[in-house]
Order: sequence, then C-alpha cells, then structure tokens
Amino acid sequence: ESTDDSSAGSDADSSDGGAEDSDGRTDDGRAITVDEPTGGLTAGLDPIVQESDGTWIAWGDGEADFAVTDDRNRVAVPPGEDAYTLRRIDLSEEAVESYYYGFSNRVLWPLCHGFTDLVENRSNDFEWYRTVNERFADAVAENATADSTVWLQDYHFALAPRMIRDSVPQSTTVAQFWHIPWPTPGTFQHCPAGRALLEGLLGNDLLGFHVDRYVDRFLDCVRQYLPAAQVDRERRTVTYEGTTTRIVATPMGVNAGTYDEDARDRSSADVSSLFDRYEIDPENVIGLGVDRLDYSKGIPERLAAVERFLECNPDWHGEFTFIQSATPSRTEIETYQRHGDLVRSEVERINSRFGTDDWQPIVYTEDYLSNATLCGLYRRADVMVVSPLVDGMNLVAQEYVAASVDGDGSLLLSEGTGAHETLGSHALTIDPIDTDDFAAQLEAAVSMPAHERQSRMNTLRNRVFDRDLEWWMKTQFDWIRRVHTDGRRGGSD
Ligand code: GDG
Repeated sequence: ESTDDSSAGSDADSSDGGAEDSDGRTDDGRAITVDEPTGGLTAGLDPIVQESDGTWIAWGDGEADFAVTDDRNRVAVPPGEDAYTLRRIDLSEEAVESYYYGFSNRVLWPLCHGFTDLVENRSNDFEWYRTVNERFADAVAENATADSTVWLQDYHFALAPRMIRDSVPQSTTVAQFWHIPWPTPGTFQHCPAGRALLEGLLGNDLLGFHVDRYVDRFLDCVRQYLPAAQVDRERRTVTYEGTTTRIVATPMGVNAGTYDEDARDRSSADVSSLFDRYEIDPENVIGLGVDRLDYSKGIPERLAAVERFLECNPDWHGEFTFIQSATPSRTEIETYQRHGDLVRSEVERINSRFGTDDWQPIVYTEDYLSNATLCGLYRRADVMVVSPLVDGMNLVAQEYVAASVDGDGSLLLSEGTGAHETLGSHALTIDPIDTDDFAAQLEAAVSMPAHERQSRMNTLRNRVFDRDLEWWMKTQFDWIRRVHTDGRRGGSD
C-alpha cells in the first residue's frame, strides 16, 4: 500500500465480529461500513478486484474489528454486493513486531535504500518473515485456480512467490511489484538471507520495479549471488529452477484527474483556516514538503537548505514560509524516534534563529492532513520541495503537479527519486546533500519568471497525466497477460 503501514484497500468494519448476511449486515443486524481508500494503490486496485470477482488477502492486526463470513476471516466487499472477498490474515503482536517492524522495516527497508549502517539484524526476525510469508502463500494457494493471477505488493513478500509457485497450478500467473529501490550488489551483500530472497522473488513470472536502474541492479545481484540462474539481459529474464521471471520497469503514477478536480474545488480545498491556525501570512511565498517522517526522505537536509537560503537571502525574511508536513510512521522503531527528534529540534533551532514576533520561517506539522487540505496546499504552494536521499518512485511530486491547476508552481526534485527519471528534465534537480546548491535552487525557484514556471509546469502536467495510475495498472496487467500467454506457449518471447 503506497502510504505505508496499512494493508488492505477496503476495510469492512463493524463494531463487533459476527457473521455477515447477504444485505451487508452482521447477524445481529448492525450495518457493515466500508472506509473508502482516499488515494494511491489501494484506491486503484479496489475497482480492479471488484471487476475480477477476486480475493484480496491482507494483514489485519489481532484486534481488527470486522465482520467475518466464516471462520477464515473472510468478508464480502462491498458489503451485501459481494464483488470480491477480503480475507484478513490475523497476525499476533509478536509476528507484527518481528515480521513488519523487524525484518521488513529494520532490514529490508534500510538495506534497499542503501542505509546499511541502519540495518538491525535481530534474531528470529527472519524466521517470522518466513512464517508470515508462508501464511500468505497458504492463503493464496487455497484460493488460486489454474486461471488465476496472483499479484503481490512490495518488499514484505520476498519469499512468498516461490512458495506460491510450488503450490499452485503451473498455469497460474504469479506477479509482484516491488515499490522501493533495489540496491547495488555491493549493498546487497549485507543482506541477511540474501540468497533466499532472490530465490523467493524468482518464483514470480513477472517482477515489476519503478525504473530501469532497479531492474539492472536486480539482474546484477542475481548474476553475482545466484550463479546457477540464467540471466538474459537483453530480454530482461531470469530462469531459475524451472521458472522464467520477466523483470520490467513501470513507474507508478497517481490518480491525476482526481488531484486536479479536488484542487479545483475551492470550497473543500480551502487552506485559509490552516493558514490562520499557524499564523501564516497569506501574501507570503510558500514552500512545501509532504512526507512520511522517514530518514530516507531527506527532511533534515531540506531544513539545512532552507536555513542556508535564509542566511544568503535576508530580503526573503518575513516573505517566505516553508510548510513541512511530516506524518509519523513506524514509530515503534528507535531509529524513527531519533529521526523525529532530530527533525523537530532542527525546526525549533532554525525558527529561533530567524523567526520574529510575527513570522516563523518554518511551519511544521505532524497532523495527518485530509486529502482536500493536501490538495489545497499543493495548489497554493509556490515551490514544492521533494528531496529524498533515496526514494523508489515518490508520489508526492506527481500529486503536486496534478494539483497545480493554476500551472504556476515550481518543483524541486531530488535525483535520488525514481520520479526524477520521468520528471527530472522539467523540474529543478537537486542533490539533497549539497546544501549550497540546494539553497541556490530554492532561490532560483522563488525568483523564476512566470513564463518559465508555466512552461515547465505545462510539460510536467502532460507527463503526469499521460503516465497516471490507470496507465500503470494497465501496463502491469498487459505484462501479466503477456507472461501468462508466454507461459502457456512454453516460455517463448
Ligand atoms: C512507497 C515508496 C513509492 C503523506 N502525508 C499525508 C498523505 N500522504 C500521502 C501522499 C502520498 C503518500 O502518502 C506517500 O507516498 P510516497 O510515494 O511519497 O512515499 P512512500 O510512502 O514512501 O511510498 C515510494 C510508493 O511506495 C508507491 O510505489 O512512490 O517510493 O517509498 O500519496 O499524498 N496523504 C494525506 N495526508 C497526509 O498528511 N491525505
């Protein structure tokens, strides 16, 4: 799920357990409600799974309240309409701690983003990772038929594809999309159980990454650490233990039309109350950052660039406000707690260095913004700063462009993001750790002539609308159909 930390597209919710009957009520008569996902992958997948009459298998924590149709935690979605089945895998606290906060987010996340010094390889975490992958693989095997397509999302399931491959019919298509970067072989050598992960992933018929460089690195790692595998660089296939995996690059897009529409709706996308609450001068030039509070997103480096910009440009004091929205994430992990402390103390330090009685240069919030407010902020922001050190793709940059309906904002985009491959040529490129140049780009953005801003934004909008979420889904499914047909023909191209 693109916004992290929750696993299902639709959450059928009732205050109690109990069986659901055909009109979408629990057996004691209470209505089951469904929270619509607000955006991203889950919102895109929901209609597809509805059309396919499929099964969505997702993690639910032990305390999730939802109506079950049977003793295997299944519920019909939408309630009463029965378009697809949502099956929840109930994980114990220990499983979540070791599988999710352990191997997934203390090993794979830092490793794939190149932060090898942050990898914490605790005992039992990998075993739990394997166990949970097995539980999902078993649930898939119970549902999959010869014609099924299985589509796995992300780094939480590196072992499951091989397990699934070994227990479903040969003609079932197994595919996966890996939403974060793939590391270089030099980094991957630090991965505990690296070989098992490669073997697991090569159980897929199709493996998707956002951009070419991750595909290339994945093939480099297979070559180096799994010499028995046959790598065909030109076709981008790997054959290992009877399975041929096709590796493709499909950069994920956003639901551009929805961001555009929501941003145009002046009444709901109104940010004046937020400006009032934080005492932001509505006349000011606004810089904006929107991220999960994660060390990969480069927030301290961005604050350093804002500080340097203010040092070098006293004329902008009182005239420029930088709004940073940082949504807390994975706060159970100490590295994230320390990172949050660092960000908060840097904001405070910079504000006390430059702030005056009626102006704070940085407005910082950890509140989760409604989608309407987010769209309002995107539309209002003169400069959007997307400066992750490393980021698989980055949806925020694309959402900003889609919501920039006045066509007059500037995008500063880190070369460490996957999105830079598609948008880099018309954004202002930054190296997030080069503070001087970053500050200079900020200055260039706030001083850019209107015609240049508009012409860059025009091109960016065309790209984001052409390669939107629907395009991404369609491209993935076209590939899935293609590998399915290839498989039936015995692996020919
Ligand atoms: C992973 C990869 C890849 C954030 N704060 C609020 C809010 N958000 C939403 C944004 C955006 C999403 O969260 C963040 O997506 P990103 O792509 O920027 O980053 P990750 O969460 O790290 O996602 C990433 C993605 O998967 C998809 O493959 O692009 O590289 O790391 O949609 O809008 N939304 C609302 N309020 C907030 O306060 N409503």
